[in-house]
Amino acid sequence: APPEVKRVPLEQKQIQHPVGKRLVDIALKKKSNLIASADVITTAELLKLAEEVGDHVVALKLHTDIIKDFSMDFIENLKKIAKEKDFLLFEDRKFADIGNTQELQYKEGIYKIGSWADMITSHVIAGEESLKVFDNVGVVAIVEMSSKGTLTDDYYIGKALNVAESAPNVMGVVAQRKVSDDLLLFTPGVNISTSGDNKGQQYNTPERVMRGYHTDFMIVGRGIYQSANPKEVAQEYQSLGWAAYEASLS
Ligand code: 5IU
Repeated sequence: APPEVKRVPLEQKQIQHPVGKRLVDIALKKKSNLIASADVITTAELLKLAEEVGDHVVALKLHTDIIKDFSMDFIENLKKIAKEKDFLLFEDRKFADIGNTQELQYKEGIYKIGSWADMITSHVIAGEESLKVFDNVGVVAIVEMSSKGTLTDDYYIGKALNVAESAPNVMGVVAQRKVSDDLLLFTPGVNISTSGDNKGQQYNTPERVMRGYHTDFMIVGRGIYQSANPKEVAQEYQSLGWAAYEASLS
């Protein structure tokens, strides 16, 4: 059973990063700690999903490199929806190279992530200096993964957290447990209808991640975008997530 200890309310967190502050403001305004992962492969599906779930999420997480017909016009359209519905754009690029290569991957190529993303994910395996290249963005550092057999054991998590906590552009971490008081915590692997897939993913409920791990933001992919009614289901995750967050405060 999840530990019944109090957590620091979102509005009392000492958040340094401007993007972290924006995300928390949106969360408090919308009463949502939900990030939808839009792992669809066409821009039409993605824009439709953004319209449907936009009111219920604080951010939309993207893997732009899986989109068949990516273009900067698509990004312009997505930015309009994000502005209208008030959510951030979160590119889950999982950078994992030396600083110079990451800088090229972040700024150049087809996706030009640095020109539009509010937040990005990065591994910290290349060390603190490799993260310096991510400017004008909130970096979410991966310190632990959700999949079965991941190499992110306690030793790795401790070392990764040291890197994350010493890099000023890091606003949060991805983990499956409460790891830091200062950084925002993001937890993927959340689904209310299944416990995993046949490719190693492992799922928890919103209740488990909010009350057990004291995560700040839960990330839901297939649970929403593969459902028959993404808008309705996003609303359901939003209310489950927020209720579990409120329950963990008292
Ligand atoms: N994601 C994980 N686990 C992790 C990390 C990222 O699932 O440890 I780091 C991503 C992968 C996918 C989304 O884009 O979060 C989860 O999608 P599903 O809810 O469909 O499993």
